[in-house]
Amino acid sequence: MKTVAIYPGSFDPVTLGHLSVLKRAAGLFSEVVVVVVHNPSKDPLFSIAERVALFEAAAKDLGANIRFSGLAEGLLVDHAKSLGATAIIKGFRTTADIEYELPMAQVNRDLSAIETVFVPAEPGYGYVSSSLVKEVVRLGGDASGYVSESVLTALRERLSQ
Ligand code: COD
Repeated sequence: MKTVAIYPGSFDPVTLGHLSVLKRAAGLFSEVVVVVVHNPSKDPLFSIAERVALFEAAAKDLGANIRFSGLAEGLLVDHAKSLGATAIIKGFRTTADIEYELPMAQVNRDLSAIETVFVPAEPGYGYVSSSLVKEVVRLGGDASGYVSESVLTALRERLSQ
């Protein structure tokens, strides 16, 4: 049976923590579609198209069953249904992530019967976040342990403008 999951997030930009979750999820489902979503509560550094391109480049060796998509507006579960997905992948680092994610998982299930599957952060990346990476690069620090080389280059370019 073909099983399709989506892996949604702002991914502004994708970090090695996100990639670790994606790699493990790609081993659990026939196909995983990364969905770069506009989150109105965040002020992104990169456009959705730029974030998709950065994610694609960073994940190019992670598996042939990974696809990419963007979502500028509308319900995530409607987008999931249009892709034939039956599960939503979410990564979590701490109980704070679970507290933030659990209501979304429950509402998404009410709306669609689509289940959320939580994948724990890899221990070495449990403290990595897109916002901290941006701050480190903005202040001239070394963020090479947290993001791919192409993402680091894009961050340096964007933050120097
Ligand atoms: N290791 C593992 N997982 C991580 C790490 C890490 N180091 N860093 C972040 N994560 C996880 C996060 O916990 C999250 O699951 C995922 O990666 C993405 O994180 P972000 O910060 O890039 O994305 P968010 O949290 O801004 O994404 C929120 C959504 C955009 C997915 C959400 O707002 C949404 O679904 N919006 C669509 C509108 C909708 O349908 N709303 C109703 C839903 S109830």
